[in-house]
Amino acid sequence: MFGREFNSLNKEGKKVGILGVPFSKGNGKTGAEQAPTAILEHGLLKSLTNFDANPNLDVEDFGEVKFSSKKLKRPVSDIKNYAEFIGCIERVSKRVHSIIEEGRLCITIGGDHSIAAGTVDGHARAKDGNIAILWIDAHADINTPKTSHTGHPHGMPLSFVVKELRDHWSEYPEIEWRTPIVPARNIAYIGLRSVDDYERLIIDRLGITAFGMDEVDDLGIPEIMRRALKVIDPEQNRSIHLSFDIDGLDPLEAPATGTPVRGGITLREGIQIVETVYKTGRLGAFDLCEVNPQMGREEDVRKTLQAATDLIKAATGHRRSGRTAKIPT
Ligand SMILES: [Mn+2]
Repeated sequence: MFGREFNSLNKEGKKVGILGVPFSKGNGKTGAEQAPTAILEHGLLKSLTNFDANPNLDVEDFGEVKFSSKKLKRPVSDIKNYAEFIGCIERVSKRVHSIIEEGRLCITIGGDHSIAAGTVDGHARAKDGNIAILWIDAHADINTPKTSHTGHPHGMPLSFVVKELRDHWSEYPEIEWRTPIVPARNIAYIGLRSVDDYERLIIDRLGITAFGMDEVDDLGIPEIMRRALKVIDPEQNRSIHLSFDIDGLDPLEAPATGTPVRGGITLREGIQIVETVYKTGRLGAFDLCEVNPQMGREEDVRKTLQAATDLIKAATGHRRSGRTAKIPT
């Protein structure tokens, strides 16, 4: 008796593309390359389109990005696995660019967080630089190759894409394709609790909006979201790039990750962040990175895969309170 109402639920015709990036050479640990397969096998596509979620959602699974390491004109010693990193993110940038050009929300499943250097680049090119970046993470991921203590690219993706830091990469080979056109003022962080001294300096110098866990405690997520979106998308006309490192969540709720830091946001707060961005109607790209199915016990892995699934569901418009069937007029 309710058939017609239920069939009208996805009237807005939301189109989503899912892209896997099985890359883990950016963080010095293996395991994150297994996350795209593990999250799909956990039942992602079914949870996005089943009757409780959104039966009419237009989801296209674009499979996994194929990539290989670049032949370098000169060796790079201060960035680990540089040839693999640059080979991967160039491909990621192209794929994300074309999925967004198709009018789809691009959901990229990593892989370690270095892949966001490619997703942001592709998104920025598709929107002529008119994007806002919301970065949910325990870490700031904005080291330059010279300030990084570890040399791991997963600590550097933001410096790769930020306009003001483009010269810090200019000496490195095989990056002519990149378009660092997003200004630092278009970025906001939420959930920081492990920030290097140089990263703090970069954040302050460039005036990047950054909410650490202390501010999450003081203000709460709704106020932080209001302030963050006001700064990074003041005219409410930008395509929003939500880059979610699963280690932004507290390790109690997402333990299977390579660099956990205790005292993070809850899964509920994480979902609330994603829901708030979804409600703007301008979510253009969503990254879910750093799930590592090799870390911890089976129970830890299952919990983390479910947390990742819940966040991705929120990015496609799933509402915890259920949807309202619109009566056809
Ligand atoms: Mn990260």
